[in-house]
Amino acid sequence: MAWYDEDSFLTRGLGPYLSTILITALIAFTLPVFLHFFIFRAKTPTSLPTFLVIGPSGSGKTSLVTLFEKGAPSPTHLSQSPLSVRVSLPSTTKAASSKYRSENDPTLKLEKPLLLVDTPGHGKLRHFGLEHLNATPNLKGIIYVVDAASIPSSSTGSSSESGLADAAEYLHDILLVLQKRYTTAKSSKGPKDVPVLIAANKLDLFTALPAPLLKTSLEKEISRVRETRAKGLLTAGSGDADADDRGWLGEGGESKFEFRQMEEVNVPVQVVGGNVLGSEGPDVDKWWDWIGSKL
Ligand SMILES: Nc1nc2c(ncn2[C@@H]2O[C@H](COP(=O)(O)OP(=O)(O)OP(=O)(O)O)[C@@H](O)[C@H]2O)c(=O)[nH]1
Ligand SMILES: [Mg+2]
Repeated sequence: MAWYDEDSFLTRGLGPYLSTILITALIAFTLPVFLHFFIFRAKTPTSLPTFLVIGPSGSGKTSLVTLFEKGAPSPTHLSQSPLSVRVSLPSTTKAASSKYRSENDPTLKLEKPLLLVDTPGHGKLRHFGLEHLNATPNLKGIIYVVDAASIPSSSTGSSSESGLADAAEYLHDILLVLQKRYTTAKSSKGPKDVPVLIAANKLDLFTALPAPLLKTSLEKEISRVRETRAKGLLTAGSGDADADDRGWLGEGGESKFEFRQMEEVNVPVQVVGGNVLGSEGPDVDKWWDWIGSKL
């Protein structure tokens, strides 16, 4: 039987027959339903949006996480292991995904849960934090908490330079891991954004460095760390094997390191001031706003 015959499959499939109409209608109505379930399933992430809270010891990470969880800070001890805490976005903060919703939309009133992972900041326990950088599913961002009161402003000299050096070194290592994630990615588009919030904490204290000054101090110090690492002076204690393939953070050449350079590798960095304790100072609302803008 040829394809143009009266009884062939093709002629029946295109002709005005009841069976053809029924089959076509069935496909037309069920296909969108199947498609919907397929796409909906594929897009629903299996874990909550997660933010990693990381930074030097004593910067106030645990205080921040408890404040976000309970609404009030409580006394803390030195953290020894990472801790995941489920918190929800306050109703006053709008998530970026709800930007176009009307004020009266009832879905705005629904709880928006997220996970905060508190990591220990002690020098010997930092591997916990660094390991989490690549192993966290649905990572939406990194909150790098710095004790702004432990960092001297450049005009007052080097009273406690170690606070700055420590904060810059740890941040340098984190940014380097994130940069490597981009440079070793297989796809040409690169991995998705991992925004970093540098939370300048303890701004309630009189001696604390304001956020813009902290930014320039950190940039300057990271440039220095980068150079020292390149000379191989700081590799002691980190094992010589991985010292070679450590790499250079940011743009090459003589130029100074700036956080802006990290945008090239899908890591936008923002420095925002705040304080967990004390009634003076700018509070934590701006940090919530930042979290909301990444959801
Ligand atoms: N004045 C002031 N003190 C703060 C603030 N935030 C935290 N602190 C104090 O800083 C100290 C250290 O806070 P933690 O939250 O334990 O620090 P951490 O970053 O978790 O430290 P590790 O667990 O060792 O990594 C505590 O005594 C807090 O009370 C703040 O905004 N202002
Ligand atoms: Mg802690």
